[in-house]
Amino acid sequence: MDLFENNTTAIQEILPEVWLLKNYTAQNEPAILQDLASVMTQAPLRYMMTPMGFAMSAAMTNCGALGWVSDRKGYRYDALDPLTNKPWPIMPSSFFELANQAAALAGFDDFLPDACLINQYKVGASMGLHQDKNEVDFNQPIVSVSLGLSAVFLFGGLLRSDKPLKVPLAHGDVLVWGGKTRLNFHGILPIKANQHSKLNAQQDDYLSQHRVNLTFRKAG
Ligand code: MD3
Ligand code: FE
Repeated sequence: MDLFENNTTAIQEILPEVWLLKNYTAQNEPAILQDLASVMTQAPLRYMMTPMGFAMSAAMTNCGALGWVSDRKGYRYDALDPLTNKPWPIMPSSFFELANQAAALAGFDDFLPDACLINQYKVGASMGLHQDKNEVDFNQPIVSVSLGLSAVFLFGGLLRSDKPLKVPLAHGDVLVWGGKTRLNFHGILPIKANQHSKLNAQQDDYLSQHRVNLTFRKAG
């Protein structure tokens, strides 16, 4: 059953402890997109290295007190941007409120994210199956916001070998995870060109050629 918060937003539990809010960013999209551009100016997107020395497929940056980083030393959260040696940009209130309210709709009442990882995918970019294990408290939910090009999200199980479910994600979709599914393997299939419906090239050139995912976590 869908619960309607307003005319545009339905929250649906698509799997146990996985909630999908279709088109949830619509309510505050101009502010979110403006704040996204501001964050990317302060902390530019970059291709981080995996511990094995390979460039990641998605370009990344962060905002908030903690940012997720990867280099030859490993995966971790850091309060400083290694490119600028300055703190990551402050998490915009439009970001914080979006994540806090989406979590509340899924039943997580006091989600106070201190980290927002921004992943930018060009056509062809992907993210292999992995688990998120760098956070301190696995009882905290995760909120993920999809912008721009559509994607197929792979939602696996607790074993890498568990066959993943495919979940299509469009511009504006928000996912909330918590509880038992928090450590499930997950990934993103290679992004295809111009699959998204809510924006077109004339309306927004950047989002017609990229997928941007905002992942909100209480990391520390
Ligand atoms: C399911 N990013 O940055 S976010 C990541 O769309 C990451 O860029 C993907 O996986 C992206 O680590 C997916 C959605 C997400 C995040 C964490 C999860 C799904 C999750 C943790 C457990 C299960
Ligand atoms: Fe992940």
